[in-house]
Amino acid sequence: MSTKADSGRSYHLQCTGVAKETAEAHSAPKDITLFGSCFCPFVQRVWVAFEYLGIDYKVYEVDPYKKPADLLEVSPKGLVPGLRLENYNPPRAVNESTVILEFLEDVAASKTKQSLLPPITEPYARALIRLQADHVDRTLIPAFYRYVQAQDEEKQIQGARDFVEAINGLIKLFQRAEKESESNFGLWREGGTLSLADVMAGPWLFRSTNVLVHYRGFAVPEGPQFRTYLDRLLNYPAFKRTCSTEDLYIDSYERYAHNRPNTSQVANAINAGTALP
Ligand SMILES: N[C@@H](CCC(=O)N[C@@H](CS)C(=O)NCC(=O)O)C(=O)O
Repeated sequence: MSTKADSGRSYHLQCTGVAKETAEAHSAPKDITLFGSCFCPFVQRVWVAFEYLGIDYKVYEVDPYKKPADLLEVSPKGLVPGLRLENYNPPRAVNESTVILEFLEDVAASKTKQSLLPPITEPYARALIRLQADHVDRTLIPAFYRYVQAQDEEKQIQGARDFVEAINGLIKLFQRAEKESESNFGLWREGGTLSLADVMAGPWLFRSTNVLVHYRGFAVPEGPQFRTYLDRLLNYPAFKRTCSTEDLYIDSYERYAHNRPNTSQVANAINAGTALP
C-alpha cells in the first residue's frame, strides 16, 4: 500500500542527466524534429530507436499538457511523441509512437541499414518479435498504469499481480522466440541485439524499477534470466542515452501515483476503463 503523501510535485519539462547531454547534442536543426517530453515513455521508445538506428534528429522538448500550436500541428490529439519532417515544404508530420517506430525502421532500411527486426526474408522470426511487441502494447502498458493509479490496498495488490503476470507473459514470448527461431534479435538472448519489442517495453520496465518501486514498493521479479535481461536492456547504450535521473521520474509520476484528476489522457482512459489514446 502506498504511504507516500501527495506533495504536489509536478512533471519535469527538461531532461536531466545523460538524457540531457543527448538532447543537447541533438539541438541543431535536422531533417526530422522529435517533439518530446522528458518523462514520457512513449517518447522514450522512439528516442531509443533514433539512437539505435543512427537516424539524425533534433530534440524539441514541449509540454503536451499545454498543447502548444506547433505540437497540435504534428499530433492532432496533442500527444507526444510527434515528428515534424522538415524537408517537405510545408513540413509534414508523423505521430503515434508505434507508427513512428515503423517509419524509422523504413527510413533506416535505406539510409543506415540498421534494424530492430530480422530481415524480411525471415517472416516468422519477425512475427515472433511483433507478438512480443503486441503483448507490450495491449497488456503490459495498461497493467502498468492500472497499478500505478490504484489507490486502495486491494486494487494495488491486484495491480501488482496483473503487472507481474504481464511481465511473465512477455517472458514466455521471449522463451518461445528463443526456441523457435535462430534470429539474434532481442536482448533476452545472450549476445542478442536490440529488438522492436525491447524498445517497446523498455520505458515501462525502466519505470517499474524506479516509479513503481518508489510509490508501490514493487518487487521487481527475481528470476535470474529476467534480471539479466533487464540489466542488459537498461544498460544498453542506446537506451541509457535517453535516461534522465531518477528524481525526474519520481517527481513526474506523483500525479499518477495519487491518481490526481485529469492527470493525462492515458490516466483518464485507465480510470474510465476505455482504450488508451
Ligand atoms: N498512443 C500515443 C500515446 C502518447 C501519450 O499518451 N503521450 C503522453 C505523454 S506520456 C501525452 O502526450 N499526454 C498529453 C495528454 O494526456 O494530454 C503514442 O503511442 O504515441
